[in-house]
Amino acid sequence: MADKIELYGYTTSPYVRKVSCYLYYKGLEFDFIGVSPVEPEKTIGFSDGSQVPVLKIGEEWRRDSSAIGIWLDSLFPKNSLQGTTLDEQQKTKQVDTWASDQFIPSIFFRTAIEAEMTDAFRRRAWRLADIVSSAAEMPDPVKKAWPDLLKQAPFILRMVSELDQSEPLHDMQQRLFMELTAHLGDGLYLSGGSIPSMADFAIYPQIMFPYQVGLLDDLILLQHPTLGPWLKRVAGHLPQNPWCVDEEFIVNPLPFDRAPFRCGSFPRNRTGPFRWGW
Ligand SMILES: N[C@@H](CCC(=O)N[C@@H](CS)C(=O)NCC(=O)O)C(=O)O
Repeated sequence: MADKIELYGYTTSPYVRKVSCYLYYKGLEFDFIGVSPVEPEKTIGFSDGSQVPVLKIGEEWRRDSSAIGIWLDSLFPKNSLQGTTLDEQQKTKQVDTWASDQFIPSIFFRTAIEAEMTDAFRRRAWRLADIVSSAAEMPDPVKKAWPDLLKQAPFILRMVSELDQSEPLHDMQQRLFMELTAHLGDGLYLSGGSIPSMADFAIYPQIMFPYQVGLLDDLILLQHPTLGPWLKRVAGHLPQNPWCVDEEFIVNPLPFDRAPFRCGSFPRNRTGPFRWGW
């Protein structure tokens, strides 16, 4: 019997969403185990740390989304995440590193820290807390304090401190979207090849998840001449909801015609608190 695959995390983590996309793309059955960010030891105590995602296969486990992708390729080579030619492999690694170290910390974490504490910010933070709590229940006072807690989370502060903050946030975001467009160029996928890779799964979730769960009302990138068709192309390799969130949180469906879903499979029957619904 194949070893059981378990993804531990909270789906509000961009790095966790990256790994759920890998698993669907490879067509691997898995269980999603919700981790509470305030009591991570309850579920990932075995990893001696608090960082998610953690992927466990049988008795072995790994953390760090990029390392997990390489590990998965070594165990399940079908639908490689690292690109096929040497050029594609180099480009995949370059874009994946840029996504992990620049794009994600700037788009999400620096934005969270610098955003004004407006009603709109609070509403978004509370929605994130509800999503986390639906898979690993958090006490009401913690959920209520989520807008403040987001701005104080040590790992968020640490990641932001590693960015060059001399560039104003808005300029940084504009630059990163220009860089994303340049990485894609006129190619089909971010590796430059004809199939998706870890690089695509590092970025696609960060654009699509906030829209699908209603943190954003509009997805203007869809109108972009190259990024719009790329989003649709990547969506064709994934289910409509590859985020391990309950269907009730998906308020904006995929903004394309029903995407052809080619590679994934249904996850195992669940025993934990999380229920699948796609
Ligand atoms: N480079 C790591 C980053 C993972 C990461 O920063 N995870 C955050 C959630 S978004 C986390 O677990 N923070 C809590 C902690 O580190 O204690 C990856 O790619 O997986």
